[in-house]
Amino acid sequence: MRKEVVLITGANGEIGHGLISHIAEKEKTHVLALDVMPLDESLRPMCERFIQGDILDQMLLGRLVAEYEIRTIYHLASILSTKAEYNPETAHKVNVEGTLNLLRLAVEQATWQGKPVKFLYPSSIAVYGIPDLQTKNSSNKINEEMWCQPTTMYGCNKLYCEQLGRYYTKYYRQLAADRNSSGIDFRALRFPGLISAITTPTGGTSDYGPEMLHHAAMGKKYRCFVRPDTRLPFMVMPDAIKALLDLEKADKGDLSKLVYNVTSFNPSAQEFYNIVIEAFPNAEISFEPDIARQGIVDTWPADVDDTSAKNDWGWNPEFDQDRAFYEYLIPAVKARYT
Ligand code: AKB
Repeated sequence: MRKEVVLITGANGEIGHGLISHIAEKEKTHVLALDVMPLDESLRPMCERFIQGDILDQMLLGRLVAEYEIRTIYHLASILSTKAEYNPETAHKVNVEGTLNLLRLAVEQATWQGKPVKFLYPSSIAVYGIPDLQTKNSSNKINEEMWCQPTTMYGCNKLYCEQLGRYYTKYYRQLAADRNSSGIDFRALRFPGLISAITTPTGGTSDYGPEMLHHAAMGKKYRCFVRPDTRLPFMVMPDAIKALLDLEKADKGDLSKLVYNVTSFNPSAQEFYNIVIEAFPNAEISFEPDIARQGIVDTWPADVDDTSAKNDWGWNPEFDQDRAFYEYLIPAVKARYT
């Protein structure tokens, strides 16, 4: 008998940490964790098995198909927006070819099992590309269909992988004589900037938020790489995990989309600073905008419209801005670094 598991790629990343802890604590599911980096020791006992390996290694993925019955895939592995700009072709390989490999694995699994395999995919506000700052500042909340003209390799990769998910779900091998459904039940969330009290992000462009907070708590100087008036949507990690799990559990019949915006609050960098400095009055934070990274953030929306997620599967974040900072982030980072 092959063991039933959920597969989590990018398991050692920020979302992986939160997701594995939650699944181990609250759900009766075995986790098969995959990451190119070693998994944190604290997460190992929570997993049925950890495999250190690459999503580009098709032999490895083939072995997983043979050994496990994978019911759900959380495909979290990816190279984020800033890092991707330093090596766009590598980012394309990991973000797109890696996703294609996982989709292929999901088809094989669904065929073996004779039932659908859920494929949860974290997309991003990076899929948006607003043409100029004036348009950004004068726009209302951006819905899923607007401004999908990303300017970063990461944004292009995320948008294309959403399309791949749509293709595999609806049109897979549409001309084949023996055409069957792929068996993939693809569900994607466009996440805003994510902030965790436990981990710090690496390689993203929304990182100025979490970096400002963690540097202040550690007593380290921080040079914020965007202007004080810069505004982006954000969400704390517990809500990101909740969004993934709620979407996973939603009835397929209730879902009018394959890709949903989700958000919680959207402070400007100045407002972020004000909250952080109130909590850590000795923090040394300066604003030293980096023109290129600022340029990327200026193409991302100041706020997104998540009405479809609310209507279709009851999305409702637990943490608004006050609760996020005063009940989760500030107490938790204080406890962590002192
Ligand atoms: C990044 O900055 O690249 C990510 C994202 C917005 O998806 N945090």
